[in-house]
Amino acid sequence: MEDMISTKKAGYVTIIGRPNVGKSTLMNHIIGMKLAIISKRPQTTRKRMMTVYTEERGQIVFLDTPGIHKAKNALGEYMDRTAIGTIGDADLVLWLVEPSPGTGEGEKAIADILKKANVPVILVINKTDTVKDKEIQPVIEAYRDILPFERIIPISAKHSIGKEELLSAVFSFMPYGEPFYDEETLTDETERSIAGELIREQLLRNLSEEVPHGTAVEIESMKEKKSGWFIDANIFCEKKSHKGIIIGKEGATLKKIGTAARLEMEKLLDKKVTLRLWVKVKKDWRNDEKSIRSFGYRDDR
Ligand SMILES: Nc1nc2c(ncn2[C@@H]2O[C@H](COP(=O)(O)OP(=O)(O)OP(=O)(O)O)[C@@H](O)[C@H]2O)c(=O)[nH]1
Ligand SMILES: [Mg+2]
Repeated sequence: MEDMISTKKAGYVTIIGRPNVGKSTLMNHIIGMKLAIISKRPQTTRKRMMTVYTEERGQIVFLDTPGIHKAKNALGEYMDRTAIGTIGDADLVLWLVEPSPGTGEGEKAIADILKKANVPVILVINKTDTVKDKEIQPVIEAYRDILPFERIIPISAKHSIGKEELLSAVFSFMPYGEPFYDEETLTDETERSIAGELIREQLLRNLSEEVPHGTAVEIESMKEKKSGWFIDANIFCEKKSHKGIIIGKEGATLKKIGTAARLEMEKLLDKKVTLRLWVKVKKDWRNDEKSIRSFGYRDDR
């Protein structure tokens, strides 16, 4: 069928930006489901995550990426590499920023990467619910000169403002083509990998300072039985002192983390979940390439 011309669109969009600007929130909001984990702490997302959005206009494959930052360890370098690596293959980049007119080194570094990439870029100013309307124009002015953006669109991913305008703009940059995935597909992530992320999300939400950033989660086993799912997981941390903090007094902290993660898993899997957690120490793993790979942070995905 050489002459078949699709009237629908299909393309790849990567969502990039500094940590904590709301990339994962935006992606979840567009697909209408919580698949990517979210926390108020920077560097929540560690791997790229693909989700698929399908509607009458066509299909958009979104990539949520780790926040681009000044890496302090090998894991951070992996995260930056992952985020930057999605740009070249995308049909469009959404660069998400805070609604603040102060652009510094971090923004300049991202602009420099995008300048070299030769991919259309839409600047998305997120979290506009946190500022007054008149404060948005100065943000637009601050960014306008650092890169020739196709569009600049203010939104609030959390309060569902600007989504339709953003989607229309995104579709206008998508090529015509047949969908890549069937319309039921939402992601290529496994339930196992999302279950691990839901535990990490609770580590980020319930622990402070460096402790959660030094953790990794490994799902040891995940079995579906008639009565529900049975999941055993290991939480790795960097130091013995961190292990004590994660477990907490009489196990209270670990219990809180486990209960919250289990409830999120039950929502996702729509079944009862029995979750058992173990805390282990893997010294300074964030600087050990082999450990990083063993936790699933691999360049081939
Ligand atoms: N007020 C407000 N908060 C938002 C909005 N979007 C996201 N947030 C909050 O910003 C924080 C970070 O959100 P994430 O979606 O995890 O940010 P991210 O860019 O994916 O962060 P990393 O994965 O660390 O790079 C969370 O506390 C969100 O609830 C928004 O539109 N308005
Ligand atoms: Mg994220």
